[in-house]
Amino acid sequence: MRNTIAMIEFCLISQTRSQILKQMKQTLNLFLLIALLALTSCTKKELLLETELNSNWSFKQVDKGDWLPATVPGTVHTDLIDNKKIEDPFYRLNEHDVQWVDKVDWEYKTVFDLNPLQYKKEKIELVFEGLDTYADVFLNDSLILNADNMFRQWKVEVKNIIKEKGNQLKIVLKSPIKEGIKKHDANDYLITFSGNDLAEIGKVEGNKRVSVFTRKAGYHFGWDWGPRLVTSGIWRPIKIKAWDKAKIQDLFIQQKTVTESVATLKAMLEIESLADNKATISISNDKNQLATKTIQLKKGTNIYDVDFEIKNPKLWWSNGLGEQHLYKIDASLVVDNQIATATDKIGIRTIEFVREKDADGTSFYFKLNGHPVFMKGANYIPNDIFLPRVTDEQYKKVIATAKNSNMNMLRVWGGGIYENDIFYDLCDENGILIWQDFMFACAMYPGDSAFLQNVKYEAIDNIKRLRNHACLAFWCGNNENLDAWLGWGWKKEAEAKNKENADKMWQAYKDVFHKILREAVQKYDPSHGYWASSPSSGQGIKADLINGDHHYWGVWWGKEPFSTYATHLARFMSEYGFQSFPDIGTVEKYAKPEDYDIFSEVMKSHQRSSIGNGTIKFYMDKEYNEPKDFESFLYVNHILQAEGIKFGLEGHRRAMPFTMGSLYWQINDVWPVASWSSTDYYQKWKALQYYVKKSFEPVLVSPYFKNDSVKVAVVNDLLEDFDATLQLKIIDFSGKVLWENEQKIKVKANSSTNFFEANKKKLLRKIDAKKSMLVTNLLVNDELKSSNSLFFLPFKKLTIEKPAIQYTIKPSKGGFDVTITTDKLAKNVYLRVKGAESFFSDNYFDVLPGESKTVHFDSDIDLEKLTKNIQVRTLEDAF
Ligand code: BMA
Repeated sequence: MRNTIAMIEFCLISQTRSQILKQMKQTLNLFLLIALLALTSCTKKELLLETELNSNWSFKQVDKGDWLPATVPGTVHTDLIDNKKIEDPFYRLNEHDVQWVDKVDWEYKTVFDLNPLQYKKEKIELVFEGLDTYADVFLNDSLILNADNMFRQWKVEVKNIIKEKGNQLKIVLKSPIKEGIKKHDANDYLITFSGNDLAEIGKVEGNKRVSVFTRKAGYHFGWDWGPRLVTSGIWRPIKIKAWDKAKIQDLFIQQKTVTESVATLKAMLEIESLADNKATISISNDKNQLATKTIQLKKGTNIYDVDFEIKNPKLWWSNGLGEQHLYKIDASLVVDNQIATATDKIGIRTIEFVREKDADGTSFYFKLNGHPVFMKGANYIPNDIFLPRVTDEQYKKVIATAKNSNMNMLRVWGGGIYENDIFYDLCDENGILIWQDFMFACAMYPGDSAFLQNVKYEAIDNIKRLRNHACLAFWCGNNENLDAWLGWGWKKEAEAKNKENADKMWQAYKDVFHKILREAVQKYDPSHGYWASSPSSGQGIKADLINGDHHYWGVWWGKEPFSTYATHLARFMSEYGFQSFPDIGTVEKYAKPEDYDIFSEVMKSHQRSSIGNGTIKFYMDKEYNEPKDFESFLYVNHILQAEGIKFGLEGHRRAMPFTMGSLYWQINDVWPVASWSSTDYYQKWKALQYYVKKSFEPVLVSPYFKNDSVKVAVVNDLLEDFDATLQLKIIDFSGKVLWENEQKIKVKANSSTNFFEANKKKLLRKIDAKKSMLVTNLLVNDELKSSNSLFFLPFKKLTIEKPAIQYTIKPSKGGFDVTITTDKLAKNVYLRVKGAESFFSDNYFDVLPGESKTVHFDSDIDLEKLTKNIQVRTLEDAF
């Protein structure tokens, strides 16, 4: 659980002491004060009662080989890599050589002592925060746990088995494939549908797809952007928790009402007590006591509510709309002069998932603090196939990317994991709302009672862990399971084969998504919404365009033109995407120069979409000529992806309030690969990420074509109206102005409005479409607020002469400023510093003649090296 809970001696609590001192100073005489000081200076005892078992670990294959040093938390694969027993599976084709790892059993062991204070406590628990997945746990040779769900926490009382010194902990991790096969074979009906399970690459007997039988991250078994590396491991910490009397097992803070003057809240404490006892609970914020209550604990589990208020609350807002104010709430429980505490941070805000009948169908949007908010964001997958090695820095980077790209929502997608606490903490701090899927994706799942029970506990664990977060927007049952069943034809296919079998699959679906998960959210987190499946138009109802959320894959799978993004609109676009390879710096890390061809074995192995390379080429041929070499291909591919997705990013925003969300697929990668991501595995921004940042600016001017017209819309996400000047001009590529238009406009709060429309043919009557472009600028108080441009033809039909680009480099805070000027339109200027991790504040941008563009390069490289290694290219150089 997220709360830090500790049981410590009353006399040692500095916070409580200072609170009491403060009160006493006002009311009591000096004598009492001296008495209290004497009391509080009593001998210090060991405070640390919660420790982590993260040292002294070794591992080996069961019945084979020697014990080798291991890292916990970790995975078998990463321990094998560290011990040089396998090669890096990301490099070239190595993934295929390590498929044996998941077919055998592994064991981990450590020896540990308790500190004397811990040992003396009445209760001693081992808490396993994450075991991947089939784990038999032995303490001092006694079997204490059989775990079978990577997403659950396991707590075992060990007072009777544990010793003060020399405890032996052994964890046997059974092959998830062998266990999966057993379950697969024992299931009394066939589950044939789990399309992303790459059993062939895994060389599984009979190509059995066993992933759905195990509660483990789906993407470990392969996905259309991921390798197949079915891990095992102790993937989250193991903790020893020792306590006396009572402890706060859980702290749940519910917000009842929020007004400008007061927020009324309820803290719900789940307390485990070892005896009937009188106790006091208190709630405070920043040392200010907000409420206190005397209670009568009963032996066992107790639930107590404490109402409290926060006056003049500072509200929590999503990124772009205001501050992310967080309140630290401390709960304490005092029993017999001893204290247990729990702490959490909350944001005061209301979040509503609004489903209302309207003129178009049924709405699907979120209201934050009473305001409908258009959700700008992306789908999020785990940051690595090997989860425990994701660092806090990487989490910070991906959330910083979301924030800097003007996003306000990420969808934690159902084929990955319920993320680590730090992820949600960062989202709280940065105003990124979370659409939280339960971990089910693109498959039908079993429905036997053991499976259902396991899912129920998994849901309770994770709902309790995440429900206090300000960032949590709502819960969603699964990713595309319903769409696959009703939309992709799985139901028909299953019924044609065996109706009874098909009915069983559907019953299991209903049990999990319409009953167990829905009830768990209702019971444990009633203030958040639940949506059974993404996409859908309601519980068990196939997705359409007017009643729910939508995954639009007509562009990509359906080969529809990019412009369709702006016309194929639903109430909430929760997925759409287009692929690109990572840039050359990343490709160099997993391939050799001899592999530099997208159809080479190595590049094909790092491209998991069945139609990937062909589809990229299909779209590229429409827009661009054939790039002259491999590196140019990668660069053009980036621009193709960015320009394509821009139709969706802006088109969806223009369509508000009919459409109220745009989450493209996907912000990150789990390994270096060709994928739909906007940042690659090394978190390097692709062109798309820079485009997202611009298209998601809170105020956006957006020119576009609709039928025969050229239109210009202004989208305003801010909650205030403002006056502005809209300047439009058509220029040729040497900067000559061919047509101009300027108007004063009034932009309404939270709106999208068309401010200009002209017939395209008429507008271009005397203008050569091949040599010109529309430039749109929005000025507020004479300051440029938003700028955008539109070309009248695909790039390959434009006549662009090679520009003469000039640039200067000047040292500036934290790096350098690079300023670029050009004599003619410089399209998609790309800056790269060879051999350096380069982050430019902007990249892949156009520079217009007569204008200059300055970007910041964040780096401690020396100027001479930078000058020597900087590469500046434009699209013209690619052919
Ligand atoms: C969506 C996702 C993923 C998949 C992606 C690209 O359907 O939910 O399952 O990786 O499309 O195909």
